Amino acid sequence: LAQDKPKDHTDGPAAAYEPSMTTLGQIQVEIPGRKADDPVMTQEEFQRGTQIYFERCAGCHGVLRKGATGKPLTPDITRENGYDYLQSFITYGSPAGMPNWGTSGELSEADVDLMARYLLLEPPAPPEFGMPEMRASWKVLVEPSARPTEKMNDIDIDNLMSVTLRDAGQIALIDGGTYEIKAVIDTGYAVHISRISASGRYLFVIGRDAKVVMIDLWMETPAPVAEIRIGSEARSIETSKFEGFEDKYAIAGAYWPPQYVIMDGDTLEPLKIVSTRGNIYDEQIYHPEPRVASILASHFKPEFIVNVKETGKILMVDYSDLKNLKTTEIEAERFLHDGGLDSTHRYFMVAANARGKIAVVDTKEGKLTALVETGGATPHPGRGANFTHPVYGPVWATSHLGDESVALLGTDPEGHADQAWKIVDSFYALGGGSLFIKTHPNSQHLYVDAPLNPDAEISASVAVFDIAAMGGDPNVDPEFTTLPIGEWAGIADGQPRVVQPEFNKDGSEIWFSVWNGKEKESAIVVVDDKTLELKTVIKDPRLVTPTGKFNVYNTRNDVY
Ligand code: DHE
Repeated sequence: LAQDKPKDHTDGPAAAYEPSMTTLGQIQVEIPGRKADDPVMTQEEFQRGTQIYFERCAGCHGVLRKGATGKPLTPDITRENGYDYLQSFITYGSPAGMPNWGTSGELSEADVDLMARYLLLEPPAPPEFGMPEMRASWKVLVEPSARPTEKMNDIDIDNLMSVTLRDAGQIALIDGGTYEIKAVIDTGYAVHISRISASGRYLFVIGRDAKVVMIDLWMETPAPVAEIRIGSEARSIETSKFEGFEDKYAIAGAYWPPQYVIMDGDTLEPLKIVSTRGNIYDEQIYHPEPRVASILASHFKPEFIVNVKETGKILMVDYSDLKNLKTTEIEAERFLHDGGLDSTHRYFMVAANARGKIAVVDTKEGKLTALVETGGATPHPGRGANFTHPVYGPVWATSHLGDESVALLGTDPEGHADQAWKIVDSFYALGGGSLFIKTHPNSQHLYVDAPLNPDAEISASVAVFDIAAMGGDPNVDPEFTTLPIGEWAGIADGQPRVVQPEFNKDGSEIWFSVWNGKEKESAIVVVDDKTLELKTVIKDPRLVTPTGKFNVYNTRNDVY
Protein backbone atom coordinates (compact mmCIF):
# COMPACT_ATOMS: atom_id res chain seq x y z
CA LEU A 1 0.00 0.00 0.00
CA ALA A 2 1.74 3.05 -1.26
CA GLN A 3 0.66 6.21 0.44
CA ASP A 4 1.90 9.71 -0.20
CA LYS A 5 3.36 11.56 2.72
CA PRO A 6 0.70 14.01 4.01
CA LYS A 7 1.39 17.46 2.65
CA ASP A 8 3.50 19.60 4.87
CA HIS A 9 1.48 22.78 5.45
CA THR A 10 4.70 24.75 5.44
CA ASP A 11 5.50 23.67 1.88
CA GLY A 12 4.19 27.00 0.61
CA PRO A 13 0.82 28.19 -0.57
CA ALA A 14 0.85 26.45 -3.94
CA ALA A 15 1.70 23.11 -2.41
CA ALA A 16 -0.93 23.48 0.26
CA TYR A 17 -3.64 24.15 -2.34
CA GLU A 18 -2.99 20.83 -4.04
CA PRO A 19 -5.48 18.13 -3.08
CA SER A 20 -3.98 15.56 -0.73
CA MET A 21 -4.99 12.36 -2.48
CA THR A 22 -3.42 8.99 -2.70
CA THR A 23 -4.04 6.14 -5.13
CA LEU A 24 -5.06 2.70 -3.94
CA GLY A 25 -5.67 0.61 -7.02
CA GLN A 26 -8.47 2.43 -8.82
CA ILE A 27 -9.90 3.94 -5.65
CA GLN A 28 -9.07 7.52 -4.73
CA VAL A 29 -8.64 7.88 -0.97
CA GLU A 30 -8.54 11.20 0.79
CA ILE A 31 -6.08 11.50 3.61
CA PRO A 32 -8.21 11.84 6.75
CA GLY A 33 -8.61 15.35 8.08
CA ARG A 34 -7.50 17.10 4.89
CA LYS A 35 -9.98 18.17 2.23
CA ALA A 36 -9.28 19.06 -1.36
CA ASP A 37 -10.24 22.70 -1.02
CA ASP A 38 -8.78 23.33 2.44
CA PRO A 39 -7.55 26.91 2.78
CA VAL A 40 -3.88 27.66 2.95
CA MET A 41 -2.60 27.50 6.48
CA THR A 42 0.91 27.10 7.72
CA GLN A 43 1.65 24.97 10.76
CA GLU A 44 2.36 28.16 12.75
CA GLU A 45 -0.96 29.66 11.72
CA PHE A 46 -2.80 26.48 12.62
CA GLN A 47 -1.10 26.47 16.01
CA ARG A 48 -2.03 30.10 16.62
CA GLY A 49 -5.62 29.47 15.48
CA THR A 50 -5.88 26.56 17.91
CA GLN A 51 -4.56 28.73 20.73
CA ILE A 52 -6.99 31.59 19.99
CA TYR A 53 -9.86 29.15 19.60
CA PHE A 54 -9.03 27.58 22.97
CA GLU A 55 -8.78 30.93 24.73
CA ARG A 56 -11.72 32.75 23.16
CA CYS A 57 -14.14 30.38 21.49
CA ALA A 58 -14.06 26.90 23.07
CA GLY A 59 -15.98 27.97 26.20
CA CYS A 60 -19.16 28.59 24.20
CA HIS A 61 -18.72 26.47 21.05
CA GLY A 62 -16.93 23.44 22.54
CA VAL A 63 -13.47 22.08 21.77
CA LEU A 64 -14.89 19.83 19.02
CA ARG A 65 -17.12 22.74 17.92
CA LYS A 66 -20.35 20.83 18.41
CA GLY A 67 -21.99 23.96 19.89
CA ALA A 68 -23.67 24.77 23.23
CA THR A 69 -24.08 28.39 24.38
CA GLY A 70 -22.60 29.23 20.95
CA LYS A 71 -23.60 27.70 17.61
CA PRO A 72 -21.98 24.55 16.22
CA LEU A 73 -18.93 25.30 14.03
CA THR A 74 -18.11 21.95 12.48
CA PRO A 75 -16.65 22.18 8.94
CA ASP A 76 -19.87 20.92 7.30
CA ILE A 77 -21.54 24.09 8.65
CA THR A 78 -18.66 26.57 8.37
CA ARG A 79 -17.97 25.54 4.76
CA GLU A 80 -21.62 25.96 3.91
CA ASN A 81 -21.51 29.50 5.36
CA GLY A 82 -18.15 30.30 3.81
CA TYR A 83 -15.17 32.48 4.63
CA ASP A 84 -16.82 35.91 4.16
CA TYR A 85 -19.69 35.06 6.49
CA LEU A 86 -17.32 33.81 9.20
CA GLN A 87 -14.99 36.77 8.79
CA SER A 88 -17.82 39.26 9.22
CA PHE A 89 -19.45 37.33 12.10
CA ILE A 90 -16.18 37.24 14.04
CA THR A 91 -15.58 40.93 13.33
CA TYR A 92 -19.03 42.30 14.21
CA GLY A 93 -20.55 39.67 16.53
CA SER A 94 -24.30 39.23 16.90
CA PRO A 95 -27.05 40.44 19.23
CA ALA A 96 -27.57 36.80 20.31
CA GLY A 97 -24.36 36.93 22.32
CA MET A 98 -21.44 36.43 19.90
CA PRO A 99 -18.83 39.04 20.93
CA ASN A 100 -17.63 41.57 18.34
CA TRP A 101 -14.03 40.35 18.43
CA GLY A 102 -12.93 42.53 15.51
CA THR A 103 -14.58 45.87 16.19
CA SER A 104 -13.86 45.65 19.93
CA GLY A 105 -10.16 45.40 19.03
CA GLU A 106 -9.73 42.16 20.95
CA LEU A 107 -8.66 40.37 17.77
CA SER A 108 -6.62 42.09 15.07
CA GLU A 109 -7.79 42.07 11.44
CA ALA A 110 -5.10 39.48 10.69
CA ASP A 111 -6.31 37.24 13.52
CA VAL A 112 -9.94 37.53 12.40
CA ASP A 113 -8.83 36.45 8.92
CA LEU A 114 -6.83 33.60 10.44
CA MET A 115 -9.79 32.42 12.53
CA ALA A 116 -12.21 32.53 9.59
CA ARG A 117 -9.83 30.25 7.66
CA TYR A 118 -9.11 28.10 10.70
CA LEU A 119 -12.80 27.36 11.22
CA LEU A 120 -13.04 25.87 7.72
CA LEU A 121 -10.68 23.09 8.83
CA GLU A 122 -11.43 20.05 10.97
CA PRO A 123 -10.99 20.79 14.69
CA PRO A 124 -8.00 19.06 16.26
CA ALA A 125 -8.90 16.93 19.28
CA PRO A 126 -6.64 17.75 22.23
CA PRO A 127 -5.03 14.81 24.03
CA GLU A 128 -6.78 12.88 26.76
CA PHE A 129 -5.78 13.57 30.35
CA GLY A 130 -5.98 10.50 32.59
CA MET A 131 -4.49 9.28 35.84
CA PRO A 132 -0.83 9.25 34.71
CA GLU A 133 -1.03 12.89 33.54
CA MET A 134 -2.90 13.93 36.68
CA ARG A 135 -0.46 12.25 39.01
CA ALA A 136 2.47 13.78 37.13
CA SER A 137 0.99 17.25 37.69
CA TRP A 138 0.02 16.63 41.32
CA LYS A 139 2.12 18.34 44.00
CA VAL A 140 1.63 18.34 47.76
CA LEU A 141 3.43 21.55 48.67
CA VAL A 142 2.92 21.24 52.41
CA GLU A 143 2.20 17.77 53.81
CA PRO A 144 -0.87 17.62 56.10
CA SER A 145 1.41 16.69 59.03
CA ALA A 146 3.44 19.89 58.50
CA ARG A 147 0.38 22.16 58.49
CA PRO A 148 -0.77 24.17 61.52
CA THR A 149 -3.05 22.43 63.99
CA GLU A 150 -4.86 25.66 64.77
CA LYS A 151 -5.47 28.96 63.03
CA MET A 152 -2.18 30.89 63.04
CA ASN A 153 -3.44 34.28 61.91
CA ASP A 154 -5.89 36.88 63.21
CA ILE A 155 -7.89 37.04 59.98
CA ASP A 156 -11.66 36.83 60.32
CA ILE A 157 -11.72 33.92 57.88
CA ASP A 158 -15.51 33.74 57.65
CA ASN A 159 -15.59 37.28 56.32
CA LEU A 160 -12.70 36.85 53.90
CA MET A 161 -13.32 37.40 50.18
CA SER A 162 -11.49 35.31 47.62
CA VAL A 163 -11.34 37.57 44.57
CA THR A 164 -10.54 36.16 41.13
CA LEU A 165 -7.81 38.16 39.36
CA ARG A 166 -8.64 36.61 36.01
CA ASP A 167 -5.88 37.67 33.66
CA ALA A 168 -3.17 37.69 36.32
CA GLY A 169 -3.84 34.00 37.07
CA GLN A 170 -4.13 34.87 40.76
CA ILE A 171 -6.60 35.35 43.57
CA ALA A 172 -6.56 38.13 46.16
CA LEU A 173 -7.72 37.40 49.69
CA ILE A 174 -9.38 40.58 50.95
CA ASP A 175 -10.53 41.11 54.53
CA GLY A 176 -14.28 41.78 54.45
CA GLY A 177 -14.05 44.01 57.53
CA THR A 178 -10.94 46.12 56.87
CA TYR A 179 -10.76 45.83 53.03
CA GLU A 180 -7.07 45.00 53.43
CA ILE A 181 -5.49 42.65 50.86
CA LYS A 182 -4.16 39.85 53.06
CA ALA A 183 -2.50 37.85 50.28
CA VAL A 184 -2.23 37.59 46.52
CA ILE A 185 -1.71 33.98 45.45
CA ASP A 186 -0.68 32.49 42.09
CA THR A 187 -3.22 29.99 40.81
CA GLY A 188 -4.18 28.85 37.28
CA TYR A 189 -4.54 30.64 33.93
CA ALA A 190 -7.78 32.67 33.75
CA VAL A 191 -8.99 31.66 37.21
CA HIS A 192 -12.71 30.86 37.12
CA ILE A 193 -14.14 30.19 40.58
CA SER A 194 -13.28 29.62 44.25
CA ARG A 195 -15.10 27.25 46.59
CA ILE A 196 -14.52 26.55 50.29
CA SER A 197 -14.25 23.32 52.28
CA ALA A 198 -17.11 22.56 54.68
CA SER A 199 -15.00 23.54 57.73
CA GLY A 200 -14.02 26.83 56.11
CA ARG A 201 -10.32 26.08 56.41
CA TYR A 202 -9.40 25.22 52.82
CA LEU A 203 -10.01 27.33 49.76
CA PHE A 204 -10.06 25.65 46.33
CA VAL A 205 -9.49 27.61 43.15
CA ILE A 206 -9.83 26.35 39.57
CA GLY A 207 -8.43 27.99 36.45
CA ARG A 208 -9.63 27.69 32.86
CA ASP A 209 -6.46 25.63 32.29
CA ALA A 210 -7.90 23.04 34.72
CA LYS A 211 -5.31 23.72 37.40
CA VAL A 212 -6.68 23.28 40.92
CA VAL A 213 -4.93 25.06 43.79
CA MET A 214 -5.75 24.30 47.42
CA ILE A 215 -5.01 27.08 49.91
CA ASP A 216 -4.78 26.70 53.70
CA LEU A 217 -6.45 29.69 55.36
CA TRP A 218 -5.08 28.69 58.79
CA MET A 219 -1.46 29.46 57.89
CA GLU A 220 0.09 32.66 59.18
CA THR A 221 -0.15 33.95 55.65
CA PRO A 222 -2.60 31.76 53.73
CA ALA A 223 -0.74 29.85 50.99
CA PRO A 224 -1.15 26.90 48.61
CA VAL A 225 -0.64 23.46 50.14
CA ALA A 226 -1.44 21.30 47.10
CA GLU A 227 -2.07 21.59 43.36
CA ILE A 228 -3.02 19.41 40.41
CA ARG A 229 -4.21 19.63 36.80
CA ILE A 230 -7.32 17.65 35.94
CA GLY A 231 -7.44 18.25 32.17
CA SER A 232 -6.78 21.06 29.71
CA GLU A 233 -9.95 23.11 30.23
CA ALA A 234 -12.23 23.36 33.26
CA ARG A 235 -14.65 25.57 35.16
CA SER A 236 -15.93 23.87 38.33
CA ILE A 237 -14.69 22.79 41.74
CA GLU A 238 -16.57 21.80 44.91
CA THR A 239 -16.00 19.99 48.22
CA SER A 240 -17.93 17.37 50.22
CA LYS A 241 -20.34 18.98 52.67
CA PHE A 242 -22.51 16.17 54.07
CA GLU A 243 -22.20 15.50 57.79
CA GLY A 244 -19.34 13.11 58.50
CA PHE A 245 -17.65 13.91 55.16
CA GLU A 246 -16.67 17.53 55.83
CA ASP A 247 -13.34 18.35 54.12
CA LYS A 248 -12.96 14.71 53.02
CA TYR A 249 -13.20 15.10 49.25
CA ALA A 250 -12.87 17.70 46.54
CA ILE A 251 -14.32 17.28 43.06
CA ALA A 252 -13.45 19.15 39.87
CA GLY A 253 -15.22 19.07 36.53
CA ALA A 254 -13.43 19.43 33.18
CA TYR A 255 -14.56 20.75 29.83
CA TRP A 256 -11.70 18.83 28.19
CA PRO A 257 -11.44 15.94 28.43
CA PRO A 258 -15.11 15.70 29.38
CA GLN A 259 -14.77 14.18 32.84
CA TYR A 260 -14.88 14.79 36.56
CA VAL A 261 -12.37 13.74 39.18
CA ILE A 262 -12.82 13.11 42.87
CA MET A 263 -9.76 14.01 44.94
CA ASP A 264 -8.61 13.62 48.51
CA GLY A 265 -9.75 16.69 50.46
CA ASP A 266 -6.42 17.04 52.33
CA THR A 267 -3.94 16.57 49.51
CA LEU A 268 -5.79 16.72 46.15
CA GLU A 269 -4.59 13.18 45.39
CA PRO A 270 -6.72 12.09 42.41
CA LEU A 271 -8.83 9.10 43.46
CA LYS A 272 -11.44 8.56 40.81
CA ILE A 273 -11.85 9.88 37.27
CA VAL A 274 -15.21 9.43 35.58
CA SER A 275 -15.73 10.24 31.91
CA THR A 276 -18.99 11.99 31.03
CA ARG A 277 -18.98 10.92 27.37
CA GLY A 278 -22.23 9.24 26.44
CA ASN A 279 -25.66 9.69 24.97
CA ILE A 280 -27.81 12.81 24.93
CA TYR A 281 -30.63 12.28 27.43
CA ASP A 282 -33.55 12.43 24.99
CA GLU A 283 -32.28 11.63 21.49
CA GLN A 284 -30.02 8.88 22.86
CA ILE A 285 -27.33 9.86 20.38
CA TYR A 286 -23.68 9.65 21.36
CA HIS A 287 -21.94 12.93 22.10
CA PRO A 288 -18.12 12.99 22.21
CA GLU A 289 -17.78 16.11 24.37
CA PRO A 290 -20.37 16.39 27.15
CA ARG A 291 -18.65 18.99 29.34
CA VAL A 292 -18.96 19.25 33.10
CA ALA A 293 -20.56 22.58 34.00
CA SER A 294 -21.47 23.48 37.60
CA ILE A 295 -20.95 21.08 40.51
CA LEU A 296 -22.64 21.51 43.89
CA ALA A 297 -22.44 19.47 47.07
CA SER A 298 -25.69 18.14 48.51
CA HIS A 299 -26.48 18.96 52.14
CA PHE A 300 -28.98 16.07 52.31
CA LYS A 301 -26.84 13.14 51.19
CA PRO A 302 -23.16 12.31 50.64
CA GLU A 303 -23.55 13.34 47.01
CA PHE A 304 -22.12 15.71 44.45
CA ILE A 305 -24.53 17.21 41.94
CA VAL A 306 -22.66 17.13 38.62
CA ASN A 307 -24.24 18.95 35.68
CA VAL A 308 -23.30 17.57 32.28
CA LYS A 309 -23.88 20.23 29.67
CA GLU A 310 -24.30 18.64 26.24
CA THR A 311 -26.07 15.43 27.25
CA GLY A 312 -28.43 17.29 29.60
CA LYS A 313 -27.89 14.91 32.49
CA ILE A 314 -27.65 15.78 36.17
CA LEU A 315 -25.55 13.19 37.98
CA MET A 316 -26.04 12.66 41.70
CA VAL A 317 -22.68 11.07 42.52
CA ASP A 318 -22.64 9.23 45.86
CA TYR A 319 -19.15 9.69 47.31
CA SER A 320 -19.65 7.47 50.37
CA ASP A 321 -18.07 4.47 48.60
CA LEU A 322 -15.77 5.40 45.73
CA LYS A 323 -14.95 1.77 44.95
CA ASN A 324 -18.61 0.93 44.38
CA LEU A 325 -19.65 4.26 42.96
CA LYS A 326 -23.41 4.80 42.78
CA THR A 327 -24.73 7.50 40.50
CA THR A 328 -28.30 8.59 39.95
CA GLU A 329 -28.57 9.89 36.41
CA ILE A 330 -31.35 12.43 36.05
CA GLU A 331 -32.71 13.30 32.61
CA ALA A 332 -32.99 17.07 32.64
CA GLU A 333 -32.34 19.26 29.59
CA ARG A 334 -29.44 20.00 27.27
CA PHE A 335 -26.92 22.78 27.86
CA LEU A 336 -26.91 22.75 31.65
CA HIS A 337 -24.74 25.57 32.92
CA ASP A 338 -24.88 27.24 36.35
CA GLY A 339 -27.19 27.06 39.35
CA GLY A 340 -27.69 26.96 43.10
CA LEU A 341 -29.78 25.67 45.99
CA ASP A 342 -33.03 27.07 47.39
CA SER A 343 -33.06 28.58 50.89
CA THR A 344 -33.83 25.18 52.52
CA HIS A 345 -30.94 23.61 50.54
CA ARG A 346 -33.21 20.73 49.52
CA TYR A 347 -33.87 21.79 45.93
CA PHE A 348 -31.25 22.51 43.29
CA MET A 349 -32.02 24.80 40.36
CA VAL A 350 -29.80 24.78 37.26
CA ALA A 351 -30.14 26.72 34.03
CA ALA A 352 -30.29 24.81 30.74
CA ASN A 353 -29.29 28.15 29.29
CA ALA A 354 -29.49 27.60 25.54
CA ARG A 355 -32.91 25.97 26.06
CA GLY A 356 -34.33 28.84 28.16
CA LYS A 357 -35.20 26.51 31.03
CA ILE A 358 -34.48 25.83 34.69
CA ALA A 359 -34.27 22.22 35.85
CA VAL A 360 -35.26 21.67 39.49
CA VAL A 361 -33.91 18.64 41.36
CA ASP A 362 -35.05 17.37 44.74
CA THR A 363 -31.70 16.47 46.31
CA LYS A 364 -33.43 14.54 49.10
CA GLU A 365 -35.33 12.23 46.75
CA GLY A 366 -32.76 12.32 43.93
CA LYS A 367 -35.42 13.17 41.33
CA LEU A 368 -36.25 15.80 38.77
CA THR A 369 -39.01 17.92 40.30
CA ALA A 370 -39.71 20.23 37.39
CA LEU A 371 -38.45 21.68 34.16
CA VAL A 372 -39.55 25.28 33.89
CA GLU A 373 -39.38 27.70 30.98
CA THR A 374 -38.26 31.06 32.32
CA GLY A 375 -39.85 33.06 29.49
CA GLY A 376 -36.54 34.87 28.95
CA ALA A 377 -33.58 34.25 26.67
CA THR A 378 -30.61 32.33 28.08
CA PRO A 379 -31.13 32.25 31.85
CA HIS A 380 -27.82 32.81 33.67
CA PRO A 381 -28.33 32.78 37.46
CA GLY A 382 -24.80 32.21 38.80
CA ARG A 383 -26.02 30.54 41.99
CA GLY A 384 -29.25 32.56 41.88
CA ALA A 385 -30.92 34.60 44.63
CA ASN A 386 -33.32 33.34 47.33
CA PHE A 387 -35.76 35.67 49.08
CA THR A 388 -39.28 35.80 50.48
CA HIS A 389 -41.55 37.67 48.09
CA PRO A 390 -44.29 39.66 49.88
CA VAL A 391 -46.99 37.95 47.80
CA TYR A 392 -45.53 34.70 46.47
CA GLY A 393 -43.47 33.59 49.47
CA PRO A 394 -40.06 31.94 49.04
CA VAL A 395 -38.72 32.35 45.51
CA TRP A 396 -35.42 31.86 43.65
CA ALA A 397 -34.45 34.35 40.97
CA THR A 398 -32.47 34.28 37.76
CA SER A 399 -31.53 37.02 35.33
CA HIS A 400 -30.82 36.45 31.62
CA LEU A 401 -27.91 36.82 29.26
CA GLY A 402 -30.11 37.25 26.20
CA ASP A 403 -32.62 39.84 27.45
CA GLU A 404 -33.36 42.28 30.27
CA SER A 405 -35.76 40.05 32.21
CA VAL A 406 -35.57 38.67 35.74
CA ALA A 407 -37.69 35.58 36.47
CA LEU A 408 -38.87 34.48 39.93
CA LEU A 409 -39.47 30.78 40.56
CA GLY A 410 -41.67 29.67 43.47
CA THR A 411 -39.67 27.30 45.72
CA ASP A 412 -42.06 26.51 48.57
CA PRO A 413 -44.12 23.39 47.78
CA GLU A 414 -45.46 23.22 51.35
CA GLY A 415 -46.42 26.80 52.17
CA HIS A 416 -47.21 27.99 48.62
CA ALA A 417 -48.08 24.83 46.70
CA ASP A 418 -49.89 26.71 43.91
CA GLN A 419 -46.78 28.70 43.07
CA ALA A 420 -44.18 25.98 43.53
CA TRP A 421 -41.91 25.39 40.51
CA LYS A 422 -43.70 28.00 38.43
CA ILE A 423 -42.47 31.36 37.21
CA VAL A 424 -44.56 33.53 39.52
CA ASP A 425 -43.34 36.86 38.21
CA SER A 426 -41.04 38.24 35.57
CA PHE A 427 -39.94 41.85 35.18
CA TYR A 428 -37.35 44.02 33.52
CA ALA A 429 -33.99 45.07 34.95
CA LEU A 430 -31.34 47.26 33.30
CA GLY A 431 -30.79 45.40 30.05
CA GLY A 432 -29.58 42.20 28.39
CA GLY A 433 -26.15 40.79 29.08
CA SER A 434 -26.75 39.98 32.74
CA LEU A 435 -24.62 37.27 34.30
CA PHE A 436 -25.33 37.37 38.02
CA ILE A 437 -28.09 38.20 40.51
CA LYS A 438 -27.75 38.34 44.28
CA THR A 439 -29.42 38.93 47.65
CA HIS A 440 -28.84 37.82 51.26
CA PRO A 441 -31.22 36.67 54.04
CA ASN A 442 -30.45 39.92 55.94
CA SER A 443 -31.00 42.14 52.91
CA GLN A 444 -34.17 43.66 51.52
CA HIS A 445 -32.58 44.24 48.12
CA LEU A 446 -32.15 42.24 44.93
CA TYR A 447 -29.13 43.22 42.78
CA VAL A 448 -28.87 42.45 39.04
CA ASP A 449 -25.75 43.11 36.94
CA ALA A 450 -25.46 43.48 33.12
CA PRO A 451 -21.72 43.23 32.34
CA LEU A 452 -22.15 41.94 28.80
CA ASN A 453 -24.57 44.66 27.72
CA PRO A 454 -23.18 46.44 24.63
CA ASP A 455 -24.00 49.85 26.14
CA ALA A 456 -21.01 51.00 28.22
CA GLU A 457 -23.14 52.83 30.79
CA ILE A 458 -25.45 49.86 31.37
CA SER A 459 -22.57 47.38 31.59
CA ALA A 460 -21.02 49.59 34.30
CA SER A 461 -24.23 49.83 36.36
CA VAL A 462 -26.36 47.61 38.57
CA ALA A 463 -30.14 47.49 39.10
CA VAL A 464 -31.42 47.24 42.69
CA PHE A 465 -34.98 46.17 43.53
CA ASP A 466 -36.68 46.77 46.87
CA ILE A 467 -38.05 43.34 47.77
CA ALA A 468 -40.67 44.72 50.20
CA ALA A 469 -42.13 46.86 47.42
CA MET A 470 -42.61 43.98 44.98
CA GLY A 471 -46.32 43.63 44.28
CA GLY A 472 -48.53 40.78 43.14
CA ASP A 473 -49.71 42.29 39.85
CA PRO A 474 -47.81 40.63 37.02
CA ASN A 475 -48.70 43.57 34.76
CA VAL A 476 -46.89 46.08 36.94
CA ASP A 477 -43.11 45.86 36.92
CA PRO A 478 -41.39 46.68 40.21
CA GLU A 479 -39.29 49.82 40.00
CA PHE A 480 -35.56 49.68 40.45
CA THR A 481 -32.75 52.02 41.41
CA THR A 482 -29.69 52.20 39.16
CA LEU A 483 -26.34 52.28 40.95
CA PRO A 484 -23.56 53.80 38.78
CA ILE A 485 -20.92 51.48 40.21
CA GLY A 486 -18.42 52.09 37.38
CA GLU A 487 -18.68 55.84 37.86
CA TRP A 488 -18.21 55.45 41.63
CA ALA A 489 -14.99 53.55 40.95
CA GLY A 490 -13.60 56.73 39.39
CA ILE A 491 -11.65 54.99 36.64
CA ALA A 492 -10.80 57.32 33.76
CA ASP A 493 -9.27 54.89 31.31
CA GLY A 494 -10.93 51.94 29.53
CA GLN A 495 -14.45 50.57 29.55
CA PRO A 496 -14.84 48.61 32.77
CA ARG A 497 -17.76 46.23 33.24
CA VAL A 498 -19.41 45.72 36.61
CA VAL A 499 -19.77 42.06 37.46
CA GLN A 500 -20.91 39.62 40.13
CA PRO A 501 -22.45 41.15 43.25
CA GLU A 502 -21.32 39.32 46.43
CA PHE A 503 -22.33 40.00 50.05
CA ASN A 504 -20.10 40.14 53.08
CA LYS A 505 -20.79 37.63 55.83
CA ASP A 506 -23.57 39.44 57.68
CA GLY A 507 -25.26 40.78 54.56
CA SER A 508 -24.68 44.43 55.44
CA GLU A 509 -22.42 45.25 52.46
CA ILE A 510 -22.37 44.20 48.86
CA TRP A 511 -19.21 44.09 46.72
CA PHE A 512 -18.95 44.58 42.95
CA SER A 513 -16.00 43.97 40.64
CA VAL A 514 -15.21 46.79 38.25
CA TRP A 515 -13.52 44.66 35.59
CA ASN A 516 -11.28 46.58 33.20
CA GLY A 517 -8.64 45.53 30.63
CA LYS A 518 -5.49 43.81 31.86
CA GLU A 519 -3.28 46.86 31.43
CA LYS A 520 -5.87 49.25 32.91
CA GLU A 521 -7.01 50.12 36.41
CA SER A 522 -9.75 47.94 37.94
CA ALA A 523 -11.43 48.17 41.35
CA ILE A 524 -13.80 46.62 43.87
CA VAL A 525 -16.70 48.87 44.89
CA VAL A 526 -18.35 48.23 48.26
CA VAL A 527 -21.90 49.48 48.82
CA ASP A 528 -23.90 49.77 52.05
CA ASP A 529 -26.88 47.46 51.56
CA LYS A 530 -29.29 49.47 53.76
CA THR A 531 -28.62 52.94 52.36
CA LEU A 532 -27.38 51.93 48.87
CA GLU A 533 -24.59 54.45 49.36
CA LEU A 534 -20.97 53.99 48.41
CA LYS A 535 -19.00 52.64 51.34
CA THR A 536 -15.54 52.32 49.83
CA VAL A 537 -13.57 51.73 46.64
CA ILE A 538 -10.75 49.20 46.91
CA LYS A 539 -7.95 49.99 44.46
CA ASP A 540 -4.52 48.45 44.29
CA PRO A 541 -2.09 47.81 41.43
CA ARG A 542 -2.37 44.12 42.29
CA LEU A 543 -6.12 44.07 41.56
CA VAL A 544 -5.79 43.06 37.90
CA THR A 545 -9.07 42.10 36.12
CA PRO A 546 -11.16 41.16 39.18
CA THR A 547 -14.25 39.10 38.24
CA GLY A 548 -15.77 36.66 40.80
CA LYS A 549 -15.68 37.20 44.55
CA PHE A 550 -16.43 34.51 47.06
CA ASN A 551 -17.19 35.24 50.70
CA VAL A 552 -15.96 32.28 52.74
CA TYR A 553 -19.00 31.96 55.00
CA ASN A 554 -21.68 32.54 52.38
CA THR A 555 -20.00 30.26 49.84
CA ARG A 556 -19.45 27.32 52.13
CA ASN A 557 -22.95 27.55 53.61
CA ASP A 558 -24.68 28.23 50.28
CA VAL A 559 -26.11 31.54 51.48
CA TYR A 560 -27.36 33.46 48.44
FE1 DHE B 1 -18.17 31.48 34.09
C1 DHE B 1 -19.35 30.27 37.11
C2 DHE B 1 -18.62 28.43 32.69
C3 DHE B 1 -17.65 32.86 31.01
C4 DHE B 1 -17.19 34.37 35.57
N1 DHE B 1 -18.86 29.67 34.78
C5 DHE B 1 -19.32 29.39 36.05
C6 DHE B 1 -19.76 28.02 36.10
C7 DHE B 1 -19.54 27.50 34.85
C8 DHE B 1 -18.98 28.54 34.02
C9 DHE B 1 -19.81 26.08 34.40
C10 DHE B 1 -20.35 27.31 37.31
C11 DHE B 1 -19.28 26.75 38.19
C12 DHE B 1 -19.85 26.04 39.42
O1 DHE B 1 -20.76 26.59 40.08
O2 DHE B 1 -19.39 24.93 39.74
N2 DHE B 1 -18.17 30.78 32.17
C13 DHE B 1 -18.36 29.49 31.83
C14 DHE B 1 -18.26 29.35 30.39
O3 DHE B 1 -18.29 28.26 29.75
C15 DHE B 1 -18.23 30.70 29.80
C16 DHE B 1 -19.61 31.01 29.24
C17 DHE B 1 -17.34 30.91 28.63
C18 DHE B 1 -15.89 30.63 28.85
O4 DHE B 1 -15.17 30.57 27.86
O5 DHE B 1 -15.46 30.46 29.98
C19 DHE B 1 -17.96 31.53 31.06
N3 DHE B 1 -17.52 33.32 33.41
C20 DHE B 1 -17.37 33.67 32.12
C21 DHE B 1 -16.87 35.01 31.99
O6 DHE B 1 -16.64 35.63 30.91
C22 DHE B 1 -16.70 35.57 33.37
C23 DHE B 1 -17.61 36.78 33.59
C24 DHE B 1 -15.27 35.99 33.63
C25 DHE B 1 -14.26 34.90 33.48
O7 DHE B 1 -13.66 34.57 34.48
O8 DHE B 1 -14.10 34.36 32.39
C26 DHE B 1 -17.15 34.36 34.20
N4 DHE B 1 -18.25 32.18 36.00
C27 DHE B 1 -17.77 33.40 36.39
C28 DHE B 1 -17.99 33.55 37.82
C29 DHE B 1 -18.62 32.38 38.26
C30 DHE B 1 -18.77 31.54 37.10
C31 DHE B 1 -17.61 34.77 38.65
C32 DHE B 1 -19.08 32.03 39.68
C33 DHE B 1 -20.36 32.74 40.02
C34 DHE B 1 -20.87 32.41 41.39
O9 DHE B 1 -21.37 33.33 42.05
O10 DHE B 1 -20.79 31.25 41.82
